[in-house]
Amino acid sequence: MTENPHVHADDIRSRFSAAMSAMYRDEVPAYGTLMSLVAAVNAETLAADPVLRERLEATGSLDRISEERHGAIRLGTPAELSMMRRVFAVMGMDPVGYYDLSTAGVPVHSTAFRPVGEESLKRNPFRVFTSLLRLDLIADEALREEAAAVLATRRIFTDEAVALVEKAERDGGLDETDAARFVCEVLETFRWHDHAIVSAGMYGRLHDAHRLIADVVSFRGPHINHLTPRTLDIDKVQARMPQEGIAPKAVVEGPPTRRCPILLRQTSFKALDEAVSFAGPDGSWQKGSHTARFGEIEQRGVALTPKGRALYDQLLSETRARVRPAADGSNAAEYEAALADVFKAFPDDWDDMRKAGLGYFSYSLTEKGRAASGRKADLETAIEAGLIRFDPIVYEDFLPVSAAGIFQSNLGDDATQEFAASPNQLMFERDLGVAVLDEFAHYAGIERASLEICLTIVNMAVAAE
Ligand code: OOG
Ligand code: NI
Repeated sequence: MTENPHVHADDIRSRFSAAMSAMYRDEVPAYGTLMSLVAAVNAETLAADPVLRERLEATGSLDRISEERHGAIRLGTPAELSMMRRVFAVMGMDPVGYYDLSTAGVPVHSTAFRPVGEESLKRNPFRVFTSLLRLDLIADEALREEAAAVLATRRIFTDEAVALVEKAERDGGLDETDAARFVCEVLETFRWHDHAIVSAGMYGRLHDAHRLIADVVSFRGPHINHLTPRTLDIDKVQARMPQEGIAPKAVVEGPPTRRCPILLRQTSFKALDEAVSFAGPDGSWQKGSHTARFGEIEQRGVALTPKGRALYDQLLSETRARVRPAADGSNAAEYEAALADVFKAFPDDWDDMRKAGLGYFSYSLTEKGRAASGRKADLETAIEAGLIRFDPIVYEDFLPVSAAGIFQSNLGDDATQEFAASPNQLMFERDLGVAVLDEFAHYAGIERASLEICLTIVNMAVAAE
């Protein structure tokens, strides 16, 4: 036997992400169209912006972009969530962050499974926004019990997927053959099923309670509901979507267009109306339709510090207090104008943001810095002297207000419902089986590590003099 017979978790994730992309392209042809559009716009953007290209190359993050995507699933039970955590762990994906969407009228709370190490992110940053249905927010008790009973009967993982997860946990990884089987078996969980496990009548009742509940409860598994490529110019993709026969939602979620992008901007196209069959009496099938799967694109910017995030949240609330974006898009232009206006208060220059402590940056020695033995300099002097450069650390997570906007645009205007805001991170973590990671601690750690390497070398050069 060779020393390490195990396939690296990063490679399993990469293969899984590619397999999922191929499956989704088959299932939802518009996804393929969107991928081609994004690839074309990214190539144009890089050709027109050599500074951006150089930055992505210098930070080793150019290659990941064409492979980069995130998906989303909605789970029904705590047991499904905790098993899903174990499945993602085999692919080197950990739960980061807690998102409460009840405030936005969507009865779920969520986390994002993703790689956390810098090298793993560069290798393949595949993430899955994973929601757990909150039946506790459904008022109708009889319906709640009926839904729970249906969920209790389904098994969303194949026996072999479960066995392989147990094996990976026991042995500390999977060999080549098992890794290949693992990818195939786990893919089954994300597949679309056009035969519902409930009757048309029950589907109707679930749907009336909330469309999202019908989507989670009615099927054999948590079909992947979108897969999102990353673009370097979301405004351009948004503008070109109609030419490709795709109608985008009216408003891009997140911050406005900026020279120096922050956090995350997202837009999506509406969920498709898809033919499904409901379980009829005596094993017959009754034709119907369901909307769940949609398309989305995203543009990622710099990760913000708690101070930067507080400013972002404040400016977003201010904007939404001025103009509430209507679901039908009728006041989109007005909203965008207000957003741009209010966000003038957020510095739009990398160095200004860095100096104000609004964003996270990674520091590295320039060629001149590496050659500058004998220079003693503090950070700011070293930057000014061109010994150390800084680059924005990309935001790898999600935004609850944006996620709510994406959910809602796909659920339809009529789906907005009021729930009492009831974040319950403790309950979520109990169901998950572990605590979620804190995103801010993660970015701060990357920044600190980069800084330490630079300053050690500069100072060592001084000491060696
Ligand atoms: C998830 C919506 C959230 C995002 O990018 O913010 C999301 C869902 O619809 O299940 O994917
Ligand atoms: Ni998404």
